[in-house]
Amino acid sequence: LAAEIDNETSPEKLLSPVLSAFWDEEKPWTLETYRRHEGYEGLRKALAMAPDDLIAYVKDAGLRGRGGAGFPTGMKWQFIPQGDGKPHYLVVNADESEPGTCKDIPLLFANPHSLIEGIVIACYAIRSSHAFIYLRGEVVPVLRRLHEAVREAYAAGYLGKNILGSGLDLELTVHAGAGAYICGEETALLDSLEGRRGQPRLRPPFPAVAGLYACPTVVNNVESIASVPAILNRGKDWFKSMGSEKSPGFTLYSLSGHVTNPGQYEAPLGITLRQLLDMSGGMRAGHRLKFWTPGGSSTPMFTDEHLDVPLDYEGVGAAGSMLGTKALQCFDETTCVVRAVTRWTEFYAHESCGKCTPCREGTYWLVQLLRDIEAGKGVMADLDKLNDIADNINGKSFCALGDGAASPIFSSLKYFREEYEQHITGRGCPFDPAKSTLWA
Ligand code: L3W
Ligand code: SF4
Repeated sequence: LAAEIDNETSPEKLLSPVLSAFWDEEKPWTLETYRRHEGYEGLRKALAMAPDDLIAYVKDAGLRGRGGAGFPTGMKWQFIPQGDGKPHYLVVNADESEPGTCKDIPLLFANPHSLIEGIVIACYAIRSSHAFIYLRGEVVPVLRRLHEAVREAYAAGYLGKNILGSGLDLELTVHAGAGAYICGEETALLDSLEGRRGQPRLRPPFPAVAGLYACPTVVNNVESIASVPAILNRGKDWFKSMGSEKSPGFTLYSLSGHVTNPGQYEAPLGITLRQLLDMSGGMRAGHRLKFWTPGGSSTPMFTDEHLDVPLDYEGVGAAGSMLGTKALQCFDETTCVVRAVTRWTEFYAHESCGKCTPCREGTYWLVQLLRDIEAGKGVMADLDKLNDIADNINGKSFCALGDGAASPIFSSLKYFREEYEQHITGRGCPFDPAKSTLWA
């Protein structure tokens, strides 16, 4: 797919899929398959560099975190103080659970060694001798596969003592979480990993200064780390030849919802949803796009007016949303936007950790109002109340979950206020003729 995209749009930026290059082969997850596809070659090149040069190299490549915030990966590594005498840790955030986000789990399932190789490279760079993968616990088949891949890597000398004769020692622990969305927030994840109830910590200090066991810690997303080996192996200029100046490289887009062919699509940053839909079979037959999320439900929704927005951090930001996790959930004209927002808000209310009042109380009240409106029991003043409550959550909560809960409220009212009003004037959902008087 990526090759097709570049052929059509920018021939000078030709690219073959990297992370998903051999997912269709038989047993792509084994070390043997990985080695047939340049596996662990990036590590060899990395170990020939000095750790500081390696950090500078990844920084120059321009790789940005793929977990939602897009923070420069090399810069995060550079924050780790050196010569401080403390242990340093790398923690991989594999607690994927943002609604619509489904890229890290397939990546781990099909190509776990790309993550393990990236972990060894990152640990060499930040001088860490213990790394952790914090995995969403429900995905037991992925947990088993990871355990097996880690076993293979130890047996082959890519983990353990004196890796490839470099003098680097590295232990890798795979930890299964218990399925709380908040444990995807980096500091709640660290608390959970330490054996406590997962709740966000105050930042600063950022994990780079005081993270796991109060030691300097890099927390990176699965896809960020899995992208590193190819950068080392093929070079930073190759990486920068894809995507845009400030958002270079390839990435995984998760296409879901009312589309003909949902799934993972690997493409350069900066592609548009229109291009992705053109190449993947479009919306389901006979239907048209109504609204979509560029990066999961926490990112403000877009409509069909935004089909040509470049899907990179700057493009999506300029259009009023966030690239987030590149989870493109597409809804057609049969979807009630109030219903969709109610379901998302129920999710946030359920997953709110309860630590701060705006999010704990606010998400509860949002759900009550939305359920009333959906059921035809709302009044017009509820719409301003929804905005007001969301405004009291947004920017006033302790962590990003609160902001994420507010964003679908703001954006749906911005683009679809009329549909909310129809629920109120029609005393029910206009998408259900049995419930709304609009159809009488
Ligand atoms: C040291 C500084 N480190 C920032 C580090 C920080 C973190 C990274 C980004 O939220 C977003 C959120 C979700 N010294 C630093 C520093 N850092 N300044 O940089 O930090 P931040 O605060 O910008 O973002 P975050 O707290 O990591 C992530 C959005 O992503 N999202 C993602 C959800 C994803 C899932 C999932 O399933 N994978 O839940 C979706 O939109 O809403 O806004 O490492 O330490 N001065
Ligand atoms: Fe917990 Fe929500 Fe506050 Fe985050 S914003 S600390 S999830 S209550």
